[in-house]
Amino acid sequence: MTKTALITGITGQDGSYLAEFLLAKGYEVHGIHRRSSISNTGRIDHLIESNSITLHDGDLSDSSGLIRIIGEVQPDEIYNLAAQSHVQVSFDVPEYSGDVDALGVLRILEAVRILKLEGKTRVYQASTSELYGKVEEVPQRETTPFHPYSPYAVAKQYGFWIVKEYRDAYNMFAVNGILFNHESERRGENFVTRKITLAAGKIAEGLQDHLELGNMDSLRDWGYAKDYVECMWLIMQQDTPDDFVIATGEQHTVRDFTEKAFAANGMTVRWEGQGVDEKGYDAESGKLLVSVNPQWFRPTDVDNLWGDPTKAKTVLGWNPQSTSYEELVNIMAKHDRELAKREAAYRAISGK
Ligand code: NDP
Ligand code: GDR
Repeated sequence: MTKTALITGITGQDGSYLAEFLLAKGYEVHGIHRRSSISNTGRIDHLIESNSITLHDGDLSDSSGLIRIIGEVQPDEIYNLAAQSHVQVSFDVPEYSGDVDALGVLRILEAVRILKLEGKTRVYQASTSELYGKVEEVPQRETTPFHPYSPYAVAKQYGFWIVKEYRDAYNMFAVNGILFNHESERRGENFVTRKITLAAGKIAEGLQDHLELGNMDSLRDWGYAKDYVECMWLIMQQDTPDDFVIATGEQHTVRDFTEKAFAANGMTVRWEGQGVDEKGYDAESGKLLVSVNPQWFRPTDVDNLWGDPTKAKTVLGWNPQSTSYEELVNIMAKHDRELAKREAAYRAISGK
């Protein structure tokens, strides 16, 4: 029988890959789309044009709409991916981040309960490695204590625990995927990896002078988003609801990602100086490629994330290394170089 899935955050990086993944598995896919003054469906336009998905206008801050949508769709599986997902931005919009990233989760769970769908509808919550925050143990696994270290992470911690609470209190199949950073050519442009690959492509094409970054010592466990959505689905197919760390088991600095992205564009970065004075130059021409701008420092930063995917490997049978870190950087760098080439060609023709 065809299963029905409802994805919140379907217009985002993960939502778009998950929609494609579920469609390939034969699901009927619905998504919640929030109104914006300019199109925000760029990542799923191909699915809209082919009539592959059904979109419903809604917002995680609006309970009545969520109850209506879930009641209409009667989903077998809800994937709650919607969030104010930018950590630095959460310092500027802490209340909104709390409303959407914490209470939004509660609203989904309550909608399922109010509609008496507990026996039918499974709920996946997009939890995060940011829960480990001010890290007390490496690598981080399911048993590592949480120490959230931003308004975003504190809100996500509520989401994590309310999912567990509804699982125990109401016997719901509600689960957390504790996903470490995952990136792709669809990554939002203000997350560090995409900011770097876009800049490296533009600098190579002469469209940008140099790249400004914040904390380059920060360590992240970066995987490929396309691989990670499979895990969300696998977690939802288990006989018993449980929470899983999803990570590659490798960590790298922001500096290392930067070097590799420039290398993919034929440039070798030579580093000089330290802290806010650190600069990266093109080893061949001596041109400035990278500098530090304290604007990108956070009031509190999480600087040592490294996940242990053993449980996901053994229980879900998932391969955390299906796309390597080097492949990930190259996929993103190649994609963004192509974008830069197209922009350069357009500028040359249009004279803009
Ligand atoms: P994106 O920022 O790319 O996508 C977020 C999605 O949420 C977008 O579709 C956005 O809509 C939607 N959204 C935001 N606010 C609301 C709201 N109030 N009501 C309804 N929808 C809303 O995030 P990712 O795809 O990268 O991440 C997906 C989820 O996974 C998020 O919850 C994130 O916090 C979490 N996560 C992500 C990780 C990562 O490395 N990518 C790691 C761990 C967790 P719009 O397009 O209109 O902005
Ligand atoms: P993160 O991702 O905060 O881990 O959250 P991001 O790419 O924003 O930052 C990673 C690290 O890079 C440092 N950094 C910079 N970050 C940005 N954005 N811009 C810069 O110029 C810059 N320079 C250095 C940051 O300080 C940080 O240490 C992502 C999101 O997808 C969350 O939703 C998700 O929960 C976590 O990953 C896991």
